[in-house]
Amino acid sequence: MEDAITKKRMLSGIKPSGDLTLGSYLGAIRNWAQRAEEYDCFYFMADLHAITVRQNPADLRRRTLEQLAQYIACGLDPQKNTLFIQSHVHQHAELGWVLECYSMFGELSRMTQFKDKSAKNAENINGGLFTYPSLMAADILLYQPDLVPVGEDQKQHVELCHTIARRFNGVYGDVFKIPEPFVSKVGARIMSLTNPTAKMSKSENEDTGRVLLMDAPETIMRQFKRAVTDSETSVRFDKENKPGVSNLMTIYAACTGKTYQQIEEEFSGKGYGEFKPAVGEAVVETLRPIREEAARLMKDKAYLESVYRDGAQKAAYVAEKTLRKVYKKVGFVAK
Ligand code: ATP
Ligand code: LTN
Repeated sequence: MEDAITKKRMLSGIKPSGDLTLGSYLGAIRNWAQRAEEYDCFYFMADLHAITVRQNPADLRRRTLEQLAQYIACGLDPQKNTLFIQSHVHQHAELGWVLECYSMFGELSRMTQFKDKSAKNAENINGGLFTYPSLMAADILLYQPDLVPVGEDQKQHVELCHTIARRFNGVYGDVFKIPEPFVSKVGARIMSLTNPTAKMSKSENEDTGRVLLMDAPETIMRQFKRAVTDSETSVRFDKENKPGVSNLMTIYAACTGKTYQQIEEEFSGKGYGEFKPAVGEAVVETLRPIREEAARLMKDKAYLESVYRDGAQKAAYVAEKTLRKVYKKVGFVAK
């Protein structure tokens, strides 16, 4: 607790709307794990956000627990990070409502994710899908974090969180700390292997386009051998003209720590037939320890339960303080 007072705070979440992918790992979780010593960290499973798209209840429950096991397996030590399930901390939904009243219709309408998801779920364009960013602002502002590490696609939401926080502070004084989005340079946007102009997503691409954290090595190798490239033969970074190869280079760079130049040199004169399996192998080796540890943890439900219970208690302690302050500021009568 002493430490928590002096350390800067960091927070992020992922919705358990599908099995975690290589994109979730390279774009988000890996960057979280690297900062556990430096920051007081809060990470959660955003189950409230997940139901903005229809979920099968049994799958949602299973995935939420698996996601926790995978967070831990990716290096988020529950002793050093507060890991919790969003719906266990009721303050999120409560502040979410308040912030909806400080989010403008026009702003919410402009969110790319809303436009994308409404186009893809035309039969279920619900209110939650629309006000998703207000709840996300609540997730963030409850904890007053300094940094919010996310992939490129979530930056717009964190920016809207700024706008909402500034608007609220403008009326009531300095209630919320204004957080910074943090998008890491390598791996910020991993694309689908079969459609490299679309993001690798856990709920949207066809199975061939994505690699799951829990995929077996043979499956991973098969996916990479099938990855879409182009009609040239040279391994060269050119996002515009060679999106498939550039995406594979990004993945290879993220898994090996090599620069694009080093990769171009390594594969100069060699064709995609050598490059694709090399990327596959690098991914297999990166994911192997995570898959094994997550599978082991999934068998220990009692341990996972103790982690999320503990996490929710710590999170609620911090969240409640902010919520009380907000309720007071807006003029609600104290209990
Ligand atoms: P869904 O398909 O349900 O919309 P998703 O796969 O897009 O989900 P999110 O839960 O939206 O994943 O994202 C979790 C975190 O991982 C976010 O910070 C997001 O920016 C990051 N992320 C997700 N996919 C990628 C990707 N392909 N490349 C880089 N970062 C990603
Ligand atoms: N919208 C995010 C998940 C998310 C989140 C957050 C991320 C919900 N609340 C707060 C950072 C901070 C997503 O789709 N990945």
